[in-house]
Amino acid sequence: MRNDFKEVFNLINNSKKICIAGHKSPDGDCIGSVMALYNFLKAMDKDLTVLLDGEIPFNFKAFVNEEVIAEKYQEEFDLMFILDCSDSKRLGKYEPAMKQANKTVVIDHHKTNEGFGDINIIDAEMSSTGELLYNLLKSSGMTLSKEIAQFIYIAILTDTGKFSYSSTTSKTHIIAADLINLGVNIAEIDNIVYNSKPANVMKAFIDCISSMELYYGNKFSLTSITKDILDKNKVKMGDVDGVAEFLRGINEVEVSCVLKEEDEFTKVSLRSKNKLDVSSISAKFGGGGHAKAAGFEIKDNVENIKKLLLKELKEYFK
Ligand SMILES: [Mn+2]
Repeated sequence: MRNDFKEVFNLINNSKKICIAGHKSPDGDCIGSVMALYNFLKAMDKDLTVLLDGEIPFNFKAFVNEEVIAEKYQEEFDLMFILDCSDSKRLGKYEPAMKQANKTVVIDHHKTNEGFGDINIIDAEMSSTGELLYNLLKSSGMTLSKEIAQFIYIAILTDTGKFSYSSTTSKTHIIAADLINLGVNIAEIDNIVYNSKPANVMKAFIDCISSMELYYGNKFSLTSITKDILDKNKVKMGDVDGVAEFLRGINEVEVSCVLKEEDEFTKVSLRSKNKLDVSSISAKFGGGGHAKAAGFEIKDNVENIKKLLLKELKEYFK
């Protein structure tokens, strides 16, 4: 077993109160990884606290028993796992929980992660935190339950864009094969995750798409998810997913962007098709992510951020 994996299992064996946290506005990789680890440690009879800042999107609710997600925490933790977070800020309102933990273990696959835990298991070659977590859990020699397998599958499926991004390797597929052998029903999961949009969510999605703008010879596509669109369709921000990926579907588009209008800030999601590394652009604005999927947030309104981005990207599309 890898030394860092060994260290993690030593910590688990010597800990009773364990916290598992993921990033704010949790996505499939975050939720899948957190819940897989939750089920793994539950079977070891640990006293667990799950912290996730933000709603579970509707298409993951069927898998998650939301009662296990803590509203607040008071206790000290022997050990805290931080999953799929490129930096501690990504924990959102639960960032201070790190101070309550005796030891912290960061498990992540973002290349911008500098390692902010006591133990850092970071591998940017991994398609997903789920894939990395699979390797960790599997190295214990314990059999993974169908439920754990299902959560890891959800993590990998969603973060690889259904096994289509370049981060998907033959190893990713071998892991998926093992997960299927453990009982994962891939068609059922696909329907729940991708084909279960309530009509109003689909309408909000279409509203976002139809207000798309194209710049720089159609190489840059941009739209925004505004509060107006959310209110009009009675949906939450976290429910409208995949807009940036959809806008990348245009032949000439190299980079797509979605601006999400939050209360006091704007959240920017960037998706790249080929060469342009959007994580380096995001890093300039205090964000991070992957070469082809990254983001950041700024305390300013949608219109100003749009201008800022157009200026920033101008040189790339000369
Ligand atoms: Mn991820």
